[in-house]
Amino acid sequence: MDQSARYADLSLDEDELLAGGKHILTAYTMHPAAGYGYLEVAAHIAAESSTGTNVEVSTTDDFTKGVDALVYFIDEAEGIMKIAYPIELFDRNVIDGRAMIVSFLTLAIGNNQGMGDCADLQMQDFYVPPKMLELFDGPSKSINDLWTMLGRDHDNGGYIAGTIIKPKLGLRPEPFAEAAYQFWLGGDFIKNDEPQGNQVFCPLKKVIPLVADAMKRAQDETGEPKLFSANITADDYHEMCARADFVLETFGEDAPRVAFLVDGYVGGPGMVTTARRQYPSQYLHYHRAGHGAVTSPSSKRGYTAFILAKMSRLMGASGIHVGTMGYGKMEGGKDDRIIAYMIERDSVDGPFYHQEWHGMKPTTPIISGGMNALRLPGFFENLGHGNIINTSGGGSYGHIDSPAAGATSLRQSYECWKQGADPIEFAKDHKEFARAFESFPHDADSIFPGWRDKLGVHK
Ligand code: CAP
Ligand code: MG
Repeated sequence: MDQSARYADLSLDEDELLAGGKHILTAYTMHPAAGYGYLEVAAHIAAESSTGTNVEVSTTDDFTKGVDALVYFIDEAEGIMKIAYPIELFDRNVIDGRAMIVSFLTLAIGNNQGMGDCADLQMQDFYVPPKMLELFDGPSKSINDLWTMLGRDHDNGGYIAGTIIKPKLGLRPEPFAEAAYQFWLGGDFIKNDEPQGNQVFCPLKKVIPLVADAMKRAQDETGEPKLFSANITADDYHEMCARADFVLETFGEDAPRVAFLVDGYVGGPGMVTTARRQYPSQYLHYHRAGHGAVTSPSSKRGYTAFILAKMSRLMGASGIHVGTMGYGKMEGGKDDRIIAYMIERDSVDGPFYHQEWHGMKPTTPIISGGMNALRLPGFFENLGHGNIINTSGGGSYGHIDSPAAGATSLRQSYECWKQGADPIEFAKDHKEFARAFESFPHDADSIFPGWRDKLGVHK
């Protein structure tokens, strides 16, 4: 049934919709299934995403029609469609009247996924008007708080050298804590790997006290504050809180420097909001493992990594993994820097919409995935700054001298880029950075051809 007479109004002007502030606007890529018209399917999507279904129902009244989502733009040749969602459609908390991302997902990326008349539908951008923006929690802590905890400038504290305890799983408590201690002798920030929690071979209540002790010893040894991002991901709310409470109690005076990691894509907005609202004093680290199922460039459904990151800022993530923009091991390209800009800036252009954040705290771009000291300079150059958290697992524990040397090589890599120095020349005066070339020879060969002769290193 063609519902475009009700669920489409191509005369609507986007500038007027933006100025009106009464709609969340969304842009999708979409292609209809064979035999269906473009506007017909777009209108059906708007119906299923708001007040309708695939047929008219007798119970619809005039008020209902007043909150219909409306298709206001289509470009069939480009396969682009845009919908205006009245903000009244989105669910509000009974406890405090605030908005929730799960409602945005249920409507705008819900039943419209997998409709029989639609071949593909993927959200590329969305715009949130001020009246809705103020109803989302947003981050409670940001990288500025981490810089202060690290004793750096609150507004421009630079690169945070981090790692992930590797191997991903399989360490028992003592070797786990030792791996942490060894990295902290050179680096700033350690996270659990996303599956590490309370495995039977590494019980949380045995390993966390050892990690807290390792942090103390490393702080004493280096004279530097250290940061730990503890994974509290769990299906059950009470389990999450039990883990978080134990971690905070165990770290004691060092607890302010503990972030909480949540596997936010697989856990969903509810799990992220549990951490955000129950532990607002802790930096909230959103790991996105699994997101590739919908965000991979090979996916034509769901939403992009840009959308995921923008939603995470609204949920209140202090930091989210944004990929390595073609410089690491995961999918991605240089233009993914727009993801970082959207979550770290207050006024920024997305692929389709400009977004003003009106002072909502920034979400830190967390850079992870196959990174090491050799790959970082190009990454910083592409992004244009190094005010990020970088977690290099293989890049630290794969350094041939030690995890501490790996950490130092990461810090030196940032210094090299900040100084605008030639990495080969810089390596001649910075041992750990130089040894990263020998630690990751394949990367060295492809990024710095001829490095062996220039550094006097022979096989
Ligand atoms: C990186 C990592 C990260 C992924 C996440 C891993 O380890 O710990 O979880 O990079 O990807 O498990 O692979 P390495 P993204 O540093 O050893 O690669 O940041 O793109 O979500
Ligand atoms: Mg990981």
